[in-house]
Amino acid sequence: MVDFAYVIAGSEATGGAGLQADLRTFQQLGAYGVGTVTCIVSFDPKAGWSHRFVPVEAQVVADQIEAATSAYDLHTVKIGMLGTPATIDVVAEGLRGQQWRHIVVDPVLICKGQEPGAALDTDTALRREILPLATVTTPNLFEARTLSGMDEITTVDDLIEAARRIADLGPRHVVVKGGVEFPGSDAVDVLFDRDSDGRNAQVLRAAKVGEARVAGAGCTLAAAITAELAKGADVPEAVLRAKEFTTAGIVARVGGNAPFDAVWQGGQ
Ligand code: PXL
Repeated sequence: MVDFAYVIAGSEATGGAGLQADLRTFQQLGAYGVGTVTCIVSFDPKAGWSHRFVPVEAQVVADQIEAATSAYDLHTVKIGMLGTPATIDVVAEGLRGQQWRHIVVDPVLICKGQEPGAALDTDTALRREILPLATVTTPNLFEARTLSGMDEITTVDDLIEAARRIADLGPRHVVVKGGVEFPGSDAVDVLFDRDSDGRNAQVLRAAKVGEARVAGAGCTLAAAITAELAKGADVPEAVLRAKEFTTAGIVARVGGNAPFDAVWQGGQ
């Protein structure tokens, strides 16, 4: 039997992040990847590798969702970068069109290619329309600060408190990722379960692999959670395996001419 994993996300032209990283992750973990493109990000090597961002027309996003969900009985989906309020509307509508066992939301909040006013509208729409549908959400430290309203997240208790506040926005499970910015020598993540109000909160640790950000780490973690859920794991199992998979991908990272390395999902 084939396990299908579906992703609705942006394309990132160097292949390090976005849909390309998601589909590599699904493949490596043995799930059949189905993808819908929401926007196209092309870093500009002539301008410090800044983001250039072009949304896919909302109707075309809706058409892709229709094609994917009609072709297969999909039950597990990852939501990555959406990019505009119009895209968020059609994705929310598309998600409401059927039952899902799991909706994994990577709350990609800002894209540097967007002007700030538009980015704020997008953040608000994401918080209002998509986050409440999530069974799992995976904010990084910046996204956790923004969504929780906490100025500082520097301790494990802060990670748990941020997760609690984000769970109040609707998601059943919240994985707050400390990443390289979190103090200390470990990459610390917290898994918070809304139904237990954090009594079952788990703290996941792995030694940091250097101090530099690696492109695609967040995408890979959420995609790996999605693939494991698609294959039948429960949320704690899926998150644990996804963290191991992502850490191994960071160790095996690839470098090129861009000023950042990228996770290599195939190097494990
Ligand atoms: O890593 C966040 C991210 C997600 N999706 C797309 C991106 C990026 C970061 O550049 O371009 C399409």
